Amino acid sequence: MRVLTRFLTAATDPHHFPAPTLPEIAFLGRSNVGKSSVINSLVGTKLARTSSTPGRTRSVNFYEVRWPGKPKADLIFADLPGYGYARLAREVVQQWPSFIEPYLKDRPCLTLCVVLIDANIPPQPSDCQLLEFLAAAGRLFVLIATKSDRLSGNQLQKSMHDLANQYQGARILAYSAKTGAGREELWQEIRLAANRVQQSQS
Ligand SMILES: Nc1nc2c(ncn2[C@@H]2O[C@H](COP(=O)(O)OP(=O)(O)OP(=O)(O)O)[C@@H](O)[C@H]2O)c(=O)[nH]1
Ligand SMILES: [Mg+2]
Repeated sequence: MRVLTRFLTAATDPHHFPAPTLPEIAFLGRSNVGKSSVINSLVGTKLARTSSTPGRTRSVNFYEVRWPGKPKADLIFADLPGYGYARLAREVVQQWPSFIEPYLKDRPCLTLCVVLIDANIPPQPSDCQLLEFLAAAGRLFVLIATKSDRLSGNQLQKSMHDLANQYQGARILAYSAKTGAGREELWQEIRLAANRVQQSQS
């Protein structure tokens, strides 16, 4: 099954965000963690640009997603720039909060934050800060431990165990954009969150 997708817009200013009509799913995480790759793996095409160089995504890139058989788009995916990469140009880092914070705080249609963490490295302070920020803003989130293909079964188990200890109470899924592991589970989380919004509106 493959969804239909369309690039909407790239925004670096809240005034350029698309009208908040559909439930929106935001992809967040440190630079180079694999946000754009997870989007591509979910939709099954090279929709978002990925790169081995951190700092590829510089704007909030909005994509419409249409479920097969539906007459029109029913979801929006928002691919966000990464944080926590020191070598990014200073002005980019300084500009970051000026459009990300209002997005995360005020975007009325933001339904679910998909927060990516690298399954290969220990929990990072910047990830903890983001999760605290999201909790304070009352945002629903799911944690994705990605690049799981780089770990053996035992290593992944240990990594998931450590993450569960660090982020108690959070929903955490192992994922690989390379093999597609975790894809169905993440789609389920996304549909669940989107349906919840639609039900509360009807
Ligand atoms: N092995 C492996 N590599 C991955 C996976 N996901 C992403 N990568 C690689 O990680 C690098 C970064 O991927 P991106 O999707 O561009 O990361 P991003 O988080 O969007 O990065 P920025 O936009 O720069 O913040 C690329 O070289 C990808 O090929 C994965 O699941 N497994
Ligand atoms: Mg990206």
